[in-house]
Amino acid sequence: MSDRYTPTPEDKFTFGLWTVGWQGADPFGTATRPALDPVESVERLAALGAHGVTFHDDDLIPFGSSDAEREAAVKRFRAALDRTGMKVPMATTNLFAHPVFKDGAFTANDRDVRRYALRKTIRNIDLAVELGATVYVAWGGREGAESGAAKDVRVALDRMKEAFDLLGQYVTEQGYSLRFAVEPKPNEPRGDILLPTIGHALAFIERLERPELVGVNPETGHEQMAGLNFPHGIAQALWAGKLFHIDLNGQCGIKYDQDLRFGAGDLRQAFWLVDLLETAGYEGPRHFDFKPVRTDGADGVWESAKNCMRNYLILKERAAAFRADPEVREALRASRLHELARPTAEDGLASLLADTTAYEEFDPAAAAERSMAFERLDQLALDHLLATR
Ligand code: XLS
Ligand code: MN
Ligand code: MN
Repeated sequence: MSDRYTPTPEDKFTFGLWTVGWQGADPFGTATRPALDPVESVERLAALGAHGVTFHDDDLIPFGSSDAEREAAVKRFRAALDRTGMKVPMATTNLFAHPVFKDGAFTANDRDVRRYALRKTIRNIDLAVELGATVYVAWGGREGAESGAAKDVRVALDRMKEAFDLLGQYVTEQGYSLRFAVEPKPNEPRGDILLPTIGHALAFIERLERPELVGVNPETGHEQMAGLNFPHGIAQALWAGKLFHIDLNGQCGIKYDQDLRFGAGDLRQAFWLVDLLETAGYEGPRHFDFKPVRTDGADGVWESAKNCMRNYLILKERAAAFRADPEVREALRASRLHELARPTAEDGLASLLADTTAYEEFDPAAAAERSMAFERLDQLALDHLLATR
């Protein structure tokens, strides 16, 4: 049954093949679901109203496949894309599953592993571009350490920079319209991962040879694993012009990477996130990187995929209602958001220094007495979120 929360491809919802394809293997137990054919994922997601799919090289072409097997897998996949009209806006490399990457890929202590990681990445970049991708995600899950002396972090960052500089050179020389998106994560699977948060990644990017080619792909749960406010991180990425892609999911506080469906976990942050994405001009895919819970069979896989999109659309409607509510507008004024939007010294430094009302005559005690009226504003938001307004 379709209703106003049923998506269409124009909503730009995308899913990693590894999300619906997750078989439920975790550190304590084996798979609870059979493997899923990427072609079936494409077809089912298309039927649910998704816009496209994304993949790690190994999701599509099992590690160790021969060239002929690779070609056959790509051919079947491409045919499914053509049949369904599904797009591939992003792709990425699996630089974490095979034991060769146990100490990392771009920052492995072993040089030959680093060279292999770059070649594996470049090979998949060619395929990504062929399939129409414009963003290439780099999640460095194994780039990190469990103990202090094991990794010289400053040197490892040199190697990380070297990798991105080489990849930037490669896409430039090939004439590809492909940009990179670094995906931060604080830990898991490594004890501590390099570039653990959006902030670390943004600072790193500025030191690259081609910073314009590199942005971020933040994931809801990853920032929340570090106790951070995800919408605030996204706001800073947008402010820096670096939100090239986003991984949406759900997480309940500081614990292992839960990868719940979008809308589960911290619902209030999800509300502010959708409000932000929908009002800040973000035009990229709304990409879900979640894991259908291990307890469920195929029914739960497709139910949760459908509901990632449904929850986004519900929150989009709720956030728009919040912004359109005249009482909210009035409450925003009472909380003086319009004052925040005004430059502090558009009259210039000299004028600020000469302005006696700014200091000599300013009455801090009186200013401190003004209520910010944030409680009323926040309750209006909650009322809209809960659909009681
Ligand atoms: C794992 C990451 C991973 C990336 C793509 O925690 O979220 O799935 O998104 O490699
Ligand atoms: Mn995750
Ligand atoms: Mn992710």
